[in-house]
Amino acid sequence: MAVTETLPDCIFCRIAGGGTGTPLVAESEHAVAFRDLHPQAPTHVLVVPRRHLAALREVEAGDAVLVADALGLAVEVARREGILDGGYRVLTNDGADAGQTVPHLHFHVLGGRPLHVPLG
Ligand code: DGP
Repeated sequence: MAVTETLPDCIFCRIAGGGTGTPLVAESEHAVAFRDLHPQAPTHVLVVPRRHLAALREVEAGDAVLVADALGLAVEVARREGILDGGYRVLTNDGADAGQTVPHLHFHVLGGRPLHVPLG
């Protein structure tokens, strides 16, 4: 488990800590959810662990509760957004080739339109 809990210069740590005024659409013990600044679908919410982990590669066995909590929050977001029955996508980008731009683990929750298109 990483020693660092939050980073003062990390935008997602600051949002999770309430320091930016970004409205949360949902939250849980270990994660917060807020709308993506550049939505790619009618619903595009980011689920972000409160604790700073740079990306999926930093998740360790001791983080199982954190990850389960975050994914559970993603399902709750889908339910609240009304996209659970129609279907939705949860994804995380890890590293430059995947297009990760914010180095704090986050899960995109996307839905509200057909998503069964080739991954870009
Ligand atoms: P990724 O490419 O997987 O690292 O996705 C990062 C996403 O985070 C990107 O879609 C835009 C979003 N984002 C970046 N900065 C902010 C911010 O300050 N507020 C919000 N709401 N979203 C942000």
